[in-house]
Amino acid sequence: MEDSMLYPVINNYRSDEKLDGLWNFKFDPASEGEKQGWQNGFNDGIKMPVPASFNDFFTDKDAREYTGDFWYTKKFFLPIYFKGQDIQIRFGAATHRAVVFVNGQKIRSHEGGFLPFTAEVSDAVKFGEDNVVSVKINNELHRDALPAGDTMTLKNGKRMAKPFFDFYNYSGLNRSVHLLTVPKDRITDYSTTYEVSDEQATVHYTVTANTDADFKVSLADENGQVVATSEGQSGDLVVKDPTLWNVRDAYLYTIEISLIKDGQTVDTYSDEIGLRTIEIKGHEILVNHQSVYLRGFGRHEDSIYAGRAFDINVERRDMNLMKWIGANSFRSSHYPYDEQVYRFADREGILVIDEVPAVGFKMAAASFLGGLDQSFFDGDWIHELYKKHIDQVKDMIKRDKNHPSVLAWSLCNEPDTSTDSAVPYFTKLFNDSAELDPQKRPRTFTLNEDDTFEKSKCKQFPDFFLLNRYPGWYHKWGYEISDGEAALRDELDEWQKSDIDKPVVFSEYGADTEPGLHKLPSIMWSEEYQIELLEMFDRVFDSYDFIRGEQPWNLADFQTVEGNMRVNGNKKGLFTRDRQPKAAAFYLRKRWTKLPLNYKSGQ
Ligand code: CKX
Repeated sequence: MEDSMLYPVINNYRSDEKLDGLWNFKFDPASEGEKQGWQNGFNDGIKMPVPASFNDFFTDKDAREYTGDFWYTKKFFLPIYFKGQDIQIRFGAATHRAVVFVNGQKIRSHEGGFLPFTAEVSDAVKFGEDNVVSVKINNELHRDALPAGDTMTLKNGKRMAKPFFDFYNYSGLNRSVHLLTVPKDRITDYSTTYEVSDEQATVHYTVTANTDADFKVSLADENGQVVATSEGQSGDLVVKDPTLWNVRDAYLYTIEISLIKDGQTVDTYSDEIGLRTIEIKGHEILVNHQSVYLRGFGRHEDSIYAGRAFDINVERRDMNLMKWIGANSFRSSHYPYDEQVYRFADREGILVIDEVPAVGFKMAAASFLGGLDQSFFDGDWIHELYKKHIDQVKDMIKRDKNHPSVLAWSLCNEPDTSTDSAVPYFTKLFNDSAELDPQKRPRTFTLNEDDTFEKSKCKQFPDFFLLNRYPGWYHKWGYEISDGEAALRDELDEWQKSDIDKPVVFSEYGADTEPGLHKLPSIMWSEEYQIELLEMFDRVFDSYDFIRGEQPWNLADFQTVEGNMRVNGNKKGLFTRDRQPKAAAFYLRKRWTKLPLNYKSGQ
């Protein structure tokens, strides 16, 4: 059965208990856990917090860098009164592949470390007794998997992850685990599309269920007043004088769906939605038919101790930092984030470019690590990779399609689009994903430095362009920055002269900056240089009408593999890893709080 991506709710028909906390944990370097019977559980492991990445808890390097199989196990009790319900265990994320066992019975496997999956465990559990869930996880990187990389074996026999991407391969149960009870006849999905004006909004809805049934649907405002009702598996909810969801001015309605069998309600599901439309027209990004100029960041789910784990405290702080600096958007670089991030963004009116974990699709990107210089899309791993890629695009869109905050889908980060071999891959990816989102949000990918206007063979695909550009840092750096600006302008002049009538958003640019390093005149890595580099980019952005957004890299410093280009991680953050401002944050705040939301509109 296909995974239901619905976020867990508690109501008269559904229950949700988090299995977070301490689990028993073991490394399994020889992959012999099953032979040892670990699928039945074990008590002699390390006590490991969930949700968390295991890596940074350890004080020895072999454990932190561990690459291979590892196990988590936990007991859970199922009260007798849950008999008659279906029982599910929902994993928010397991990095990167998992096999789930309950009471020793293999339930399912899953590939992909940044999206949820559900184990249907009704036939394996015992009611009124303790049960054991065990998960075997594997965090190796491969070229035919997302995110792409290699796993190498050192001469001493230890394995090591070699990512073709620039973030640490934090691994484990990085998001919450939920024990769910759901009715046998149930709602498995719903979706909405919108038509809006100041006087009226229409919500077109469709419900998916695992049975034939009748449906009632209602919409309530923020005071709990029901403002529209409808019946049937699909239909319209018409709202007079609606309060629309707007950027940094969010308003959420609650949709409630009831599934009725033989005249009896047997399931309900409710969720918060926002009434708004999204379109791209010429150079404009339009929300509710109004032009929006994006400002915000590329981000990471990354913090001290728990690595890539979702931490609601860090997320609260990040949202506040974004509001303080005047941001209105971010990209979920380079993977879909925990669902709670999108719920925050829905509430705060922040737009999200939602990115699938398709990163590292460029051999040269591994050059920090001595990577190969060949076209990624010439490799024989492409077919296997594609299957995983499109599966994860499907899951991401299914999971996030009802969030008003989601503006667009980013289907890849910095792929090598400079050779003809990339074209069939992206033709298929864009064709196969065309119908997945009922709201038909724009689809795009980021193009990096090597994929210039002149060199990229894939400019025909995106609905709008995301450019990652690093003059002033990876080339033409330091005192040469003026040549970097000239080169950037030369490229943008090519875009301007072309017949491409689509918005361009700068989705990455920046300078690594060591907080506290000051120098007059500036040098690279100083706080002064970071400001000078941003000023240079801002001058350029202000000169071109078709640039409709700026998202510097990164909101905060983050961990990467160790290497001669990195001093304890990537330091391009406007904020430190502990979320304090660098001097450049005050500079950006001045700019962004002055820029009108519809900057450049009508020019
Ligand atoms: N873009 C030359 C992808 C990000 C990296 C960023 C960087 C690169 C630059 C590509 O994941 O962190 O190196 O700072």
